[in-house]
Amino acid sequence: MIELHSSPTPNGQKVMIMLEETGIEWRHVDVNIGTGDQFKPEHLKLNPNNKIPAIMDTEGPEGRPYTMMESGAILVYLAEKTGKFLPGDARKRYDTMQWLFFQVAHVGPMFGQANHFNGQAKDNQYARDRYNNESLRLYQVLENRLGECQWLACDEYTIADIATYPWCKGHKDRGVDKTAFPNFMRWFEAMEARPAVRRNNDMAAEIRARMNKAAEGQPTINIYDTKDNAERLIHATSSR
Ligand SMILES: N[C@@H](CCC(=O)N[C@@H](CS)C(=O)NCC(=O)O)C(=O)O
Repeated sequence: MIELHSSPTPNGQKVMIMLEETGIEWRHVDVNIGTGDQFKPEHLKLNPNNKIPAIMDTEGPEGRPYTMMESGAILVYLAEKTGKFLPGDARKRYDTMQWLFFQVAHVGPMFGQANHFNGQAKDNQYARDRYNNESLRLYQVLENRLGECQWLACDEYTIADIATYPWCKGHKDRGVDKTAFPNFMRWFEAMEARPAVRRNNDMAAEIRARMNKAAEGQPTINIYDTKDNAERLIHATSSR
């Protein structure tokens, strides 16, 4: 059984979609990053980088429990464990790795920074332009790729598609539509037609509501304060 210690952000949803697609037995353990659960000692044992997602496989390699951080690595692990969504053919496999790494190295960090500056630093025009322009460029890379391929990596649905979809849900806010990005939109609609993706989207809303309710009356932290976060981690780990 897989325990997913997470929150339904895009990085959390990647793993939820994969778990739903594979049909493996799993459960969600809520980690509220708004109230600082990521700094709790029990979470730091699963993810020393104080982030979500993390997993605990009760039957990992050699039949023993195994824990993991980093959503891209978790997707590869689950693909190899279940034999799904990472093609056996060498070319398709490496193509999948390329587009998975492209998501982890570019789409996630750049869209994340664009969201951050658009939401938290509206007066910082330089930063907003930098990350919004870069995000639009990345949508163009996806558009071009999906003009030559049915799915992102190849002619098969893979973990590269699963990793990229949750980050693209905000495409309308960036002016990405059918007129300018027809190939991307074909892919996005094909993703949303998948039952596992639909289940993920419903579950994400339910988990969010459950976590908000559980957090009522609890003090929140400012996760954007990087100085506080560094001090929180030093405090959490030096007091063990
Ligand atoms: N590269 C990591 C990124 C994980 C990440 O940035 N998680 C965010 C939520 S999407 C988080 O846990 N933030 C909490 C914090 O920074 O304290 C992955 O793909 O797993």
